[in-house]
Amino acid sequence: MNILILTGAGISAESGIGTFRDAGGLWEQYPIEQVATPEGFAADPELVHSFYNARRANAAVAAPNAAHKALAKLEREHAGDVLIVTQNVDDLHERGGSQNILHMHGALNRAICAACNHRWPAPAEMYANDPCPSCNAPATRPDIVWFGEIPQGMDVIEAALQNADLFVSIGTSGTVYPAAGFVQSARAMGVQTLELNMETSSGVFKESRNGPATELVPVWVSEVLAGE
Ligand code: BJW
Repeated sequence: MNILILTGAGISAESGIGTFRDAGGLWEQYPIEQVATPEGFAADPELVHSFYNARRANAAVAAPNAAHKALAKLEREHAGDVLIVTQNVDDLHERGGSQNILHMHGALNRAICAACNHRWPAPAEMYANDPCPSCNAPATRPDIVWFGEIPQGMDVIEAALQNADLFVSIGTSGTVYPAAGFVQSARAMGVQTLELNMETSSGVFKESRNGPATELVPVWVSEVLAGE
């Protein structure tokens, strides 16, 4: 059985990384259009860098939780393919022990040059006009996918959906496309669908289990491994 797992902010919430749309979430504190769009970055790059510098510092002190670790165990012990497609920009899946991970909305620990597309490991703090180490243009930005930009690895994700027997969505509100549409694509292809989330996000999943990820994910992983 090949398993494609989509994760969102809810899986990292219990590690102390804020979600976006829950009460008190990031979008209540920062206007989306100012910090998560190319237009916002062009208007005030220092503000956007300071937002991501703070997020990077927050992620650096967070630790992977029982849900991240359970998914790593699944990847190690399950007989079929396990791919994690994460919307999260933190590296808690990597630090939890998973290896097969695709960051479709980018990563806090990477920088990209808007002039030549060169990528490199992000320093702890980035500033407007930092020069690109490859072409020297003052066009450094976080390697983050903002609204209106094309998510990363879409070809890999589409192939993985076609190859999957089970699609599992964990800790995401299902409000941001194209990720929000993966469940419909999976169902149209006859792939089984399961949601593990604090609340039911939509009525589209075949099965939806509600509760904290640190409780639901280890239980589900144990069930899968026990059935092999
Ligand atoms: C727990 C829990 C616990 C809490 N345990 N659960 C009109 C209609 C349709 C689409 C569009 C439209 N207008 C524009 C669009 C497109 C747009 C879009 O979808 N907008 C919508 C808002 C309508 N999308 C885009 O622009 C994307 N690009 C695109 O579409 O390109 C075109 C294209 C696509 C494909 C091929 C070719 C072309 C880009 C989207 C970029 C999103 N970027 C962000 C910010 C950057 C990253 C960052 O700064 O961190 O990514 S937005 C933000 O939302 C972030 C997240 O990854 C993303 C998803 O949020 P997530 O993870 O779901 O978090 P929350 O907070 O929403 O939900 C948390 C959930 O966890 C909740 O359900 C809780 O209950 C739960 N939970 N604690 C378990 N302990």
